[in-house]
Parts: sequence; C-alpha cells; structure tokens
Amino acid sequence: MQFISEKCWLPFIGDIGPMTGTPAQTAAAELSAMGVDAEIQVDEGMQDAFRIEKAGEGYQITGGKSGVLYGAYRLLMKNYLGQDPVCEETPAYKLRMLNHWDNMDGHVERGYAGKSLFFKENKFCYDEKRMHFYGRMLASVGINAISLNNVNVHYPADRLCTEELLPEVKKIADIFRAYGVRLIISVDYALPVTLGLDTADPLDERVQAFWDRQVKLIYSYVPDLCGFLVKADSEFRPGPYMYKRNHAEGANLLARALKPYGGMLIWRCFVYNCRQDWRDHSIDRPKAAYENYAYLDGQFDDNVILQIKNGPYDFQVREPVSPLLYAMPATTKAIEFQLAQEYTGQQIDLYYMAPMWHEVMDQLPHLPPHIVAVTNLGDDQNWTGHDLAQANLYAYGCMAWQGRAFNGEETLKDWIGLSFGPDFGEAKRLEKMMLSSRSTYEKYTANLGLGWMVTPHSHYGPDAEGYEYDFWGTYHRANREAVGIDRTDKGTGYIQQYPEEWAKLYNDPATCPEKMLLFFHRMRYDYVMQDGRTMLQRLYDDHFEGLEESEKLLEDWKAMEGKLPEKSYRHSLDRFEKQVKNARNWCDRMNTYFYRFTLIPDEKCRKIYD
Ligand code: GCV
Repeated sequence: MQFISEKCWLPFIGDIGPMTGTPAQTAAAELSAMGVDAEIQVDEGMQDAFRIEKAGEGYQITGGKSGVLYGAYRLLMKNYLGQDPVCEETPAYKLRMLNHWDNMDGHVERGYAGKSLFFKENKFCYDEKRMHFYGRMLASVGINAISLNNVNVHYPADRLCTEELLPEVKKIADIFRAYGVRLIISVDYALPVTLGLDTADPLDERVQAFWDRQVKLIYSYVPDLCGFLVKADSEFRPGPYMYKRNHAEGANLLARALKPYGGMLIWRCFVYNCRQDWRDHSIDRPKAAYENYAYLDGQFDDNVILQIKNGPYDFQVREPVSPLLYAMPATTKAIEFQLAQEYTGQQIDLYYMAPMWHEVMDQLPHLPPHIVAVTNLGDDQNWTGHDLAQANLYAYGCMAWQGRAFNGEETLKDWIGLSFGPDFGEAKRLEKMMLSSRSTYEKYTANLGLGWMVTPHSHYGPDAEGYEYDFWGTYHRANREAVGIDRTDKGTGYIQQYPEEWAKLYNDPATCPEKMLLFFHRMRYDYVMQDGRTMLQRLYDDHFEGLEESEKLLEDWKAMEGKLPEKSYRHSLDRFEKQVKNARNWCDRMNTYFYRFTLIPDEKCRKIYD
C-alpha cells in the first residue's frame, strides 16, 4: 500500500544524494538511480523544451539545459504510470514561479502547513536533504523560479540583498540550481532609506545609484538570480506613491538596476485603498488594480513583469477574471494564483483548484507569458498540511507547463496514480471527491459571487458581516430586500473595465453567469433565477447541499479505511471531520443571516435557526 506523503507524487523515486552539478547531470543521476536506459543530449537552443524518443532498447532525451531534466522526470513518471513516454513538449509559460510568503522568524503568512521551510528565529535554517527533495519536486513539474521570502518584507528579510545575508542566499541558490530553479528575492522598496539615504524616490539619482550598487553585489553572489519581487504601495508597504511617482517610475528604477544581469523585476499589482469608508459608495475596490495600472501601458521597461492576481479582489472562492489581465497589451504580465487556501479552506477543507483555473483560462483570450502561485507549503511532514492538498501543487506545475492544453481531470488521475500507486483501487472514488470539492466548498460558504463573509484576520469560518463595516472595501451591503453590489453602468461602473463582449454579458443579470450574479449585481431576494427558484431559495439550497456534500466527503473517506496507509487515513480523517463542522457552521450562520433579514422560510422546511 502506497502513499508516502513525504515524497509527494514521487514516492517511487530512487536515492541520488544531493546534486550540485547541472540539471543535465541531475537528470543522468535520476535515470541511473532508477535503472532507466536513456541518453541525454543537451541542445541549448531548445531552452526548457524537450523531446523523448525511443532509442534501441532505451530512450533518448533531447532538450535545453533544464529541458533534459524535465524530460527525465517525464520519462520516469510516465514509465511508472505505464504510459507511453515518447513525446515532445514546450512549456506554455516562460517563468513558472512559486512565491513563498515566509517570514524570517519562521512564520508563514497565510501558511497552513507548519512553519517556514527556509527560516527560523530570523536566520536561515533548513534541512538540506529536504531542500534537495524540494528541488526535485519542482523540476518534476517544470517550476523554474521561486521567491523565498514574503512580499511583506520585514526585518531582517530586507537584508537578503545585502552583504549580511547574501552568503546564505547563495547557498540556497546553489542547491536549487541543480534542479533548474532560480531564485527571486522579495525586496523592500524603502531599503535605500533603511540603509541610510534620506529618500527612496525613484527619480532621485542617488536612489538609482544605490540599487545599481546593490544589484551588482547580489549578482556577484548569485549570478543567475531570476530577479526581484515587489509589493509596493499595498497594504501599508512603502512605494513610489510616497514620492508622488507612478508605478512605472517606481518599477523601472529597479528594472534598470537588474537589466545588465538579465534580471527581471516582478511588480505586484495588488494596490488598493485599504482604508476605505464603508459609508462611501463611490469607491469600489475591484476597480483599483485597473485604475492604478492600465493608463501606464507601454511605460514599463522590457524586463518588468506585472504580477496580477487572477481576480480583482483577493483569491475569493469565485471572482471574475481581473480586468487588468485583458488590458495593457504593451506590458509583460504574469497571472498570480494562490495555492495556499487562504479563503478556500486553509488546507483543512478539501479544495482541488483545477476547475477554477480552467474557468480563468476559458475567460481569457490571451494567456500572459508568465505565471505564479503563492505556495501551500510548510515544514509539515507531508509538506501541505492536508495530504490531498499536494495535488494542487502538482496540478499547478502541470497547468503552468501545459497552458491551454492542461486537463485538470487527467492531471488528477496522474497525481493519484503517482501518489497512491498506479493500481490504487480507490482511484475513481478519490477522483470524484476531489473534482467536486470546489463546488462543494463554494456552496456552503459565500456563494453566487458574494465572497468575504469570513472571520476577520484568520479568514477561516463564517462571519457574514465580518468585513462589512470595515475599511478593506469588501462589502456586500445586505439588507432586508437585497444583497450584492451594483457594478454595472448604473452602479460603480466596474463592468466598463472589461472588453465590450464581457462587459455586455456581465451588465445584464439575465446573461451574467449566475455564479457571479451577486458580484456584479445588487439583487432582490425574490429575483427569479434561471431554474425558477428565487435567489433566496438558491442561497438556502446551496448551503444545505454544500453541507450534505461535505458529509458525503467524510463518508467516502471513511469508506477507504484499510485501503489507505493508516497514518495518511487518520491524518486526513481529522481534516474531513473539521470540514463537516465548518460546513455546518457556514450553513447555519449564512441561512440564519438571510432568514433574519427576510423572514422567508426555506421552501423545503429544513431547519434554519432564528
Ligand atoms: C502577503 C491578502 C492576504 C495578505 C497578503 C496579501 C497579498 O490581503 O490576506 O496576507 O499579504 O493578500 O497578496 O499581498
């Protein structure tokens, strides 16, 4: 019986010891440890792409510097699954990144799988063997860049790009290099001030000279650093607005310092007013990213990448695609997802993300050239808190590699086969559980596009008005007649940020996808939905159904007792039990919330507390 959660989807992999050479050497070691006969041929021009061909009794893998390593893992994984490994592959996205939100004190912001893999007590502290294994995991799904530290850069992480900590950064970079993974450092925009200048104004020559010097130093330690990641003017972080400069001026400052070394400047677009007055209906938070950036199209240097969250809010269970992803044709972009399930169950509740990614891709006519996800990793023995949350990391790598060709169902089948063994008898059941998990979660939490009805700060569990009278700009404005925000032409006008065809679709409640109805519209509870139910009845039904489905998940898991390794079974059982409690809590509180406003009972006479 297999499921060695420490080794994630690579439980079959051999022992190669820590690798310190090129990715091609790592590839050769992996293949020989598994006794697979394969010739490796590096063709640098192929970059990350690879080709696997039959050659006599064995194979030939031809690919770029990292491409051959990706090819080696593909061959090993396909062999293990009993699939034909002959193929030719080119990744869909150029940079396939992960962001860690690790603080140097060891705490992971929005981390649900233990403490940091890299830091403890304000120092680097890691299990070297585990780091190597992490490198293998990343390469096995084609991820080629990671940032180690939180985008909220706290002391002493702001020193990662100074002489003080660079020797340690170098050591980590040396580990990941053998797996084709480059490092990104999250930097503090105000570092020049911290280190003695009286300004961080991007147009001040002394500031440019500061960053030029700093970057030169960094590249003397890590010559292949991928670049910097910056969260500026966002949630109390410093940025160019402090000097009345725009974000192109702010980003170009750092980009120019990085340019001579081939470094990229990755600039997050998560900028909004987080001190809003809930009484003021004129500001609408989802409009913020577009308003701050769209007009700057064409003004960013060519080594700047704008990193844009998939939705206009913040990783809610259901959001439309960020309108900024349709805009700025002359600017390089990366789409940002979150594997850490901050608002989607925190790696306690089951939530397989692929269905959501499909929806996003379906809505976007052009995929950006780069992709990134906030990790769901920590130092827990199983890496991801919930054993099954490993699937999200695996699937993210596959999606980043395959782009539109990604198939969340096939990927899940492969993940189950790799993790539990190709002959795992319960594969179908598990697959079904995971594929329905997003819909289940959405039903028992804030559905129909509402979002945000969560416990403030922790973001786990229900609180219908948790953010309602607050300053974060995340309101639903429920009263006894209606709920939701009117974002149409007649309302906040948010809809106008979309290309015409989408704006038209969203503007009319009759054509707006129902799952996003209350995101785009303010609707009366008696509004009749497409299937004839009232909107209120739909809210009730979804919550009851979501609860039932979560109970079914628990039942299904229990039915696998004895068919899964005991440790794994017990560990996740605890999570499925917590999920049912959470779902019950959501169902009761949300239904009661709307019942108290409307005093309209459930048509099916199910229990709603008053
Ligand atoms: C790293 C949300 C999270 C914050 C996070 C922020 C971001 O607001 O709650 O913890 O900060 O997003 O993406 O920068």
